[in-house]
Amino acid sequence: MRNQAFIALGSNLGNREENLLASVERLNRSEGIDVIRASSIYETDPVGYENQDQFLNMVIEISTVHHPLDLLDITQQIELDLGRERDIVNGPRTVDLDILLFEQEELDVNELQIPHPRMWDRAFVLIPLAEIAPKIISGKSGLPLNTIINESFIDKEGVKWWKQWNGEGIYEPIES
Ligand code: PH2
Ligand code: MG
Ligand code: MG
Repeated sequence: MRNQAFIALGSNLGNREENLLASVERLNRSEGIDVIRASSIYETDPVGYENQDQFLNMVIEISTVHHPLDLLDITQQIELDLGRERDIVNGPRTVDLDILLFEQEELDVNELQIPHPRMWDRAFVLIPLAEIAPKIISGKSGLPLNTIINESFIDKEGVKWWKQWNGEGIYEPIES
């Protein structure tokens, strides 16, 4: 059975764009994972721990046969392969892959919470997510994402559109 999931990607160390795109490629090459859609890339002010460089952030939709915890193992392995070191909480990272949503599932175990507990407050997640899934309903306000973004229910300051990525080599962009 295949399930729909959304993953947020962030990088603020090294070649940030390459880190994001290499992660998307590795996910797509993993058995049992297909990348379906990818948002544009945004350049964003750091949130939480502010004394660090700007991030590039994006969100992708995948289809997968894996259980969320197995998907977590795969994303963590990719983080390590691309040189992630965990030292400062919320600090600089070569690449961070966060599972945001997995179908309608709610999961709360030590290593993984789905929906991602901070996603509904983070413009650097909601703006790219709304680009590829505007009808998703916020677990916090009950409003669809496109309403939250278009009617300015979140602060968009600090999230700048940076680059379109057409998914070349990964998936066929869906014409709209
Ligand atoms: N990730 C964090 C903490 N702060 N800020 C931005 N702009 N982008 C991120 O991806 C990010 C962050 C923890 O994972
Ligand atoms: Mg994160
Ligand atoms: Mg993370």
